[in-house]
Formats: sequence, structure tokens, C-alpha cells
Amino acid sequence: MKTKGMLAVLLTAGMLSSCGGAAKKQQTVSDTTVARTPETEQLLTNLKQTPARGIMFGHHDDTVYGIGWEGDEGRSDVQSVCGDYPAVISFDLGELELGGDLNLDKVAFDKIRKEIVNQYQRGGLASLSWHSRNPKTGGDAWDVSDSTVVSSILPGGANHAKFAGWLESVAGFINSLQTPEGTKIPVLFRPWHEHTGNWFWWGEKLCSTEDYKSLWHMTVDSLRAHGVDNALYAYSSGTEPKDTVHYLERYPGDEIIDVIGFDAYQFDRDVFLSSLDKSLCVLDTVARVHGKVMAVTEAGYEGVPDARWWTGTLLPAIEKYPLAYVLVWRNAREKVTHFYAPYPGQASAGDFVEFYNHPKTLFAKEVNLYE
Ligand code: BMA
Repeated sequence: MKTKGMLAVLLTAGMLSSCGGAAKKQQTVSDTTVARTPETEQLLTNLKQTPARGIMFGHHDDTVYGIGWEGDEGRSDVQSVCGDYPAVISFDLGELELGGDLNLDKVAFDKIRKEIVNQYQRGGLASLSWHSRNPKTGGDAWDVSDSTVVSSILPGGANHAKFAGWLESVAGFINSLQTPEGTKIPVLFRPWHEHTGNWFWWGEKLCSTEDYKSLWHMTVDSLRAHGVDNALYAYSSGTEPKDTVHYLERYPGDEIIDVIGFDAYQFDRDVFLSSLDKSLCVLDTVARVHGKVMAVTEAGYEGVPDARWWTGTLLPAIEKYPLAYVLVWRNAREKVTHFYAPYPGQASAGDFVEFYNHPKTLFAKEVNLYE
């Protein structure tokens, strides 16, 4: 399906930025008409209204495995701790492009599909990242040995046809997300993330600004051309941008992006808190000027060794910002110390229950994003 492009270009008055300095007058493109299912439109409307109610909690791969288990029907470490599922669950499409049954973390795509249906039926959000293999070298997403990968997959590039096939497989998967009655399930697609760092083949030093933006446009154009009308799109950097100019440097445009965010992990608490606040401040300014939903698209403290981390660090850092959600990374069943949500008996489990009970946080029972 083609985009019915009708762009109303509006001038938005400059806004004062609390991050220091006034934001410049910016052109805002809004009222873009794109083919989206009613459920997808409703989701976007509800995401915009979410911060007035609270901040949704999210967890990657929540219902597919956890600490000491894998594939148990209905199981979730988060649900085992607090009695409710995350309002947002993310999954990864990495290696879908290879045509196998399992993603890069050995989760079956059929299982991901089922869990996206379950999450939709709970009224929650499913988000998809894509740690795509390196289409030029054949290495993984972290193979940064070649800085011509992005240009090689753009139209005219040697790997364009191959990569077009990869995009087609992503479109096929997103189109296949349907309820038993045949309603297409909306998802938030978040490719090309953490592009302000240099650890993925699409990172800042690995491609030019124009090529990065072209990668985004090619991605969204291809999905739309293959009939994907059930996706919203998220642009998320790392914590590198210290101002709105850097944050927006590679922004592909208001006409394709619905959600803006960044990924931030704690190593040192003070560094984490100050960089989170700085990034949230930048994001808040951009979200207001561009009329976008804002989220902390990935966060966490590996192993959650701080027993009061949820109410003592994370919540105070985010609660004053109009965030739709904050999502923590996965509880790897194959790497014992690599987890970001609590499980029963884990040191921060009690504090997580307090976090769950806090009026500001939203879990699956408290949201219905499709009505
Ligand atoms: C990283 C780690 C890896 C994983 C990748 C994609 O942050 O969790 O183990 O393969 O994300 O999910």
C-alpha cells in the first residue's frame, strides 16, 4: 500500500527548553495521512494520552523465558513478582532475515507471534527491535568492521536487492500479526536504535547522516509498500546527544516517526542519574516541539543488585517527565547474571512490588490501548 502523502506543514512557535538555552523555531510536519488500521490509530491516540495517567512499565522478552524457565505458558518473571504483566513487552526480529525459525536469542518467531497476540488481548503494547545481521559482511549487528554497509544497501548499492528481501521478510512478519478473527495487531517497530553510538553497523561513525536517514526512509517505504498498516515507528538514540540539535541530527522526519526515545543503562549510579536527566530533558523538548510520544525505550541495571533500585533510582529519575513508557531489557535464561527485571526471591523483588503499587506506574491490567 502506498502512502497517501498529504503533509500539512505547520510552523510551531519556539519553546523554551529547560535543558538550558531556548529551542530554535522549528518546522513541524504534522497531520500526515498514512494508511494505518483503526486499531493502530487508536493505539497512537492512547499512547499520546498515557503520560496523563502514568508511565507504562515494559520488559523485553517478558513472556518467552526468564530466570530458570523457558516457554512455560503464561509465565513471566514480572507477573510472578507483582501479579501483573508489563504494559509493554518487546521482542527482537534479529535473524528473521536469515529465514530460520529462531531469532538471535533462540526464541521461535511463532512463539513471538503468539505472545504478541496475548499482549494485544491484554490491552498492552508490543514493540519490536531488530538486531539485523550485517548485510555486507555476513557478521552480526555488532560487526562494525566495514563503514560502507549502509550505503551498500541503499538503492543503487551492491547489497540493495538482498536487503530489500530482508525488509520484505520483516513486512511479512508484521503483516502476519493477527488475532484469530483476522484483526491486524498494531506494533511499535524500533529499528536502527542506539545509532548515536558506534557498536552497530548503522552507528554514527559507520554511515553518513544522509545515509542513515535514507535507511529509515527505505525501511518505512518498503514496509508500507508491502502492506504494513499496523506499525508505528520509534526513533531511539543512546544517551550521547547532549542537546536537541544532536538528538535530531539523524531524525528521519515527523512524517514517519511516532515515538521518540533513547536507551540508557546504569553502571555508575550518579553518572546514570545525570545522563538520564539530561537525555529526558532533551527528549521532552523535542517531543513537545514535534508532537511525539516519548519513552525510555531501553533501560536497566544488570542484575539489579540495588535492592531499592525501582523506587530509589528509576522512579524518581523519570516520574517528572511525560513518558509513555520505560522498558527494561531481558532476563536471559542462558546468561545467569544478565537480567534486568526481578524474579521471585531476587534482591529487588520487594521494591518492585512497591514500584508496581505506585500510582505513577502502569502495568497490563491498568491499560487498554485499543479502546
Ligand atoms: C543485548 C544482550 C544480548 C542479546 C541482544 C539482543 O543487549 O541481551 O545477549 O543477544 O541484546 O537481544
